[in-house]
Amino acid sequence: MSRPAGVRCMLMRGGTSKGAYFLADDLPTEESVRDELLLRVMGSPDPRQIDGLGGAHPLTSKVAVVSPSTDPEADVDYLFLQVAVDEAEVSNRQNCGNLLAGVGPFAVERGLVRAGSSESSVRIRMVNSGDFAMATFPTPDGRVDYSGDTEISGVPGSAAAVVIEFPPQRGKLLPTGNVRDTAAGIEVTCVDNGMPTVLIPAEALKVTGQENPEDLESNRELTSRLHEIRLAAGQLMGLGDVTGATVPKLTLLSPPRHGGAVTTRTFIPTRVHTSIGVLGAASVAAGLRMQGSVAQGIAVLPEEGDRLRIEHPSGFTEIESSIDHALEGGPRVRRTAIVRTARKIFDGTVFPVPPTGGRS
Ligand code: NQM
Repeated sequence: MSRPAGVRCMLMRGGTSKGAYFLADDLPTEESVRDELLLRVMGSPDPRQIDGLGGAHPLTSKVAVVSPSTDPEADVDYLFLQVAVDEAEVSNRQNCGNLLAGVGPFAVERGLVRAGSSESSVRIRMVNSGDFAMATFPTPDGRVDYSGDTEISGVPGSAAAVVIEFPPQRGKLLPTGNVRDTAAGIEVTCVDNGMPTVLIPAEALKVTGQENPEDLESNRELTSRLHEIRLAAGQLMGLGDVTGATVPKLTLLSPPRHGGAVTTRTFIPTRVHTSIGVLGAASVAAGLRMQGSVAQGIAVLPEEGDRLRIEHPSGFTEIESSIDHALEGGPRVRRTAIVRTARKIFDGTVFPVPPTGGRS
């Protein structure tokens, strides 16, 4: 009987998410073969992902594939893959700014980038969108140090800061060309600063916007209205039929309760995020800053240039976001930056469930 084949893998927490990180060279090159392997690695489809690395939630069923970049503007390429939990689906249609936090450290650990003597900055091309990011993190003595005193909401304890800076994204900040649209009868703002997101006043859907994720997920009337809004907004945003897609995300907005700029609850798009994504927060922040968006009258904005504090179910996320308003062709993001943390959980060999046909 042949021995099961293992794959070199590092499990990392990136921001408030967790995923399996691979070198592209350690995975099959053919997409369909790679995706089928990743489903077996994560233990999908199965609501508990009991036989794989997945954590039974979209936020813990993620994969980062990293390789040296062929683009002179970047050190490494990062392809993000969302592995569905209870469906046999792997999607490259969205990006993930939380797993992005682990990409720089992973690239140093695997020797793709030489570490600096006190800190390292890694230029990352995000393959899913073609956008760029730069991650800076401590590497005392030329090794990644994950320990530190930076705390982020949604993660117990503290760790070393990973500072992520995004130059202006390439796509259209307002994918519909409008600052407000009507989707399935509700006024929304569709914005994309790295993550296609539909901003919706919570009040318009008869919720307060501070309910916990479980209550929102089990509110059938709300989820079916959101489904209609998402399908309509997907068409307006040029994404076509988004029935089976993980984008756009839907963010309910309501007034801040803890001194921040706004309260958010984000559907990603079926489960409710236990905090908020990085690029999700970048898109929300840009939407808040946009004159005439549905956030007007809800959000309390700090001065231009100051950090925005976005409240979410497990605390808040602070993000720097500034936009140029009066430009021909619409508003453009000038700069987005955020602090995350990341941690190596294990480094080794993962043994995927053998292909259907039985155990060895
Ligand atoms: O928006 C979850 C996460 C994300 C995405 C999702 C993310 C981002 O928190 O950049 O990180 O929106 O599906 O991992």
